[in-house]
Amino acid sequence: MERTFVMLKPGVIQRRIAGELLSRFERKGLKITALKMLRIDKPLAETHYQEHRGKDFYQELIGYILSGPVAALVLEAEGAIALVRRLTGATNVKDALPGTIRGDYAASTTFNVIHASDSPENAAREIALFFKPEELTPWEDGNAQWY
Ligand code: 3AN
Repeated sequence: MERTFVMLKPGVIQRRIAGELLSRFERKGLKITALKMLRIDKPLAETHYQEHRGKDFYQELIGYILSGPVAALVLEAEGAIALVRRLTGATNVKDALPGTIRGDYAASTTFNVIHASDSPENAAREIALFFKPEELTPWEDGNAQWY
């Protein structure tokens, strides 16, 4: 089993589409292992997006992520990191195919609805940034055979 970190960005809460996006992950068979809403502070935003510091979209990205509450979650499945990236779609919304979350819900790359970890190292880093170990709630999956 692999874990990945997902963040539904402020626009998702504002647009009342958090449930729709969660549904997509649940229907695919991913397990929700952690879930909370929070208001990100500046140090957390800057740490989370440290690799983008200095890029031309950086300030706008940080401003957006601080602009309202987000939903943070940990999802679990075999190959969860790649699977969730596929469901999420391409970073650039012009490349995000219909049927993916960004393809269906985002028209702007900066405001592209969702964050999902892109590697095992980043998944571990991001889960630890957003969650205390005791906030993860593993559970027995009685339905695993149906997915
Ligand atoms: P992803 O979120 O697909 O892993 P990253 O990590 O390259 O993509 O970028 C993080 C976030 O920064 C994106 N989700 C998007 O909001 C923003 N971003 C990335 N590249 C651009 C860009 N070229 N123009 C505007 N915003 C961007």
